[in-house]
Amino acid sequence: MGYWNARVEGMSAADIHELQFKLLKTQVYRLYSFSPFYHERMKAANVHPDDIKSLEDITKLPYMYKKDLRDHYPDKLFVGGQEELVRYHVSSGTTGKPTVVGYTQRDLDNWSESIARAMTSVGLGRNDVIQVSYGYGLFTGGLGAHYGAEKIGATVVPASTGNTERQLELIKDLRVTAICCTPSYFLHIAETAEKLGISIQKDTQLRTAILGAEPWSEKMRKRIEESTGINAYDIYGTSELSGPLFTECTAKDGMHVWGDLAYVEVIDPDTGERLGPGEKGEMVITMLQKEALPIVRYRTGDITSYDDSPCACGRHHLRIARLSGRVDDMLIIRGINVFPSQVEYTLMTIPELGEHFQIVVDRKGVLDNMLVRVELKPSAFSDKIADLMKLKKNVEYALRNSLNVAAQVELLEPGSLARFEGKAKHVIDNRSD
Ligand code: DLL
Repeated sequence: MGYWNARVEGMSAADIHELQFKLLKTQVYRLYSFSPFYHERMKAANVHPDDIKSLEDITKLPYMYKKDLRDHYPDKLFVGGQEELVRYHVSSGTTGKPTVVGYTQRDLDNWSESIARAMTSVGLGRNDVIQVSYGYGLFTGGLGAHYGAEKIGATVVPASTGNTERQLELIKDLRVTAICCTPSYFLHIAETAEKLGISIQKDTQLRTAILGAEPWSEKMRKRIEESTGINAYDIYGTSELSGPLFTECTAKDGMHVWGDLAYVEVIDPDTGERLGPGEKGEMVITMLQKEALPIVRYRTGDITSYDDSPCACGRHHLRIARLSGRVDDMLIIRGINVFPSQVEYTLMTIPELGEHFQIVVDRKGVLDNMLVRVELKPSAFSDKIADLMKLKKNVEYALRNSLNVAAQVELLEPGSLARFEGKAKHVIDNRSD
């Protein structure tokens, strides 16, 4: 697949490394001079910009946490005045204060450049009509994808979320070829199409979906691709980094982190020890060029691993694996760590089950109880109690095997769980501590 920016995307690993070191050094000097927050943090860590003599010296710099953003609400971490800013995004955040991200024009340019490269790397271009069905507004998904799509010269349908039947009408009538939304919303759109008797494969031109903003499994991708005939690609980002940023290319073997924009480390979240390629841990990201809200060694809380070998697409920009959850997503059930993504993966291996599920955790006395509620596929829905009991036992067995902890299973009629237009909520934890 072609490059959007051949000069950068075609760089060798050594050249990327050298460029990253230069950019890091420049950023660290800038922050030491102009950001009271970083200046103080670096002083406290007893590190001076002159101590950064190689890219690996980045480990001398202190970590930055989401809490730092909340503690400096709304804009006390910004470098430069309001007159430098051209946009704010605000993440609602489920706990505590929201976080505010400010952007200079250059920040926005780098963000859309990242999306332009990403979209080109999955084969999109001027001949595509891209429906952006991430929320527009304070959430970064809608506008982030929008400007990237315009940059590559595609025709954008800024549909935002909601009104699913209308979304399908737009897909059909405007001959939409690609869609950007959360995987849960895509499932909802596909399900609505089926109900309306619309075949995505036969009645629409939709062939590509760029799905992200929440965890989803490889098995879920297979199901989406097989049932709709489209190619589904993963996209990752967080509002603090800008918004959606990194996608898989057509090789579907990890999401490319553009080395001129970001530097990734993966660490053991408990010990802080740096991990090597293929080892799973918490992703720490440094944005190498961000101006308004600088991000250095940011503890994303997201769990992944990296691969720095060349990709089949020819690019040498490092890839991160599909995320396996968040450090704070992890449920501890009877002392065993359980990630919702593991539950999803296991459920998706069972052909009779649909894509919608919910995990409910309760505590009875001192014991945790996990209930997995999952919808059946319409074709598997039956009133034969014996068949359903057998299936329930099989699902419980499969979950126990993969999670190492027992889960009760409730099989539900198709369509009984809530559907989501943005990020899905899969877990209800009723334990009070
Ligand atoms: O969700 C930005 C985004 C918009 C990414 C559109 C992709 C597409 P936040 O609302 O700040 O930003 O949430 C960021 O969402 O730390 C991850 O835990 C999770 N997340 C984002 N993308 C993925 C993904 C946007 N592809 C948080 N897989 C992150 C798994 C994801 N989790």
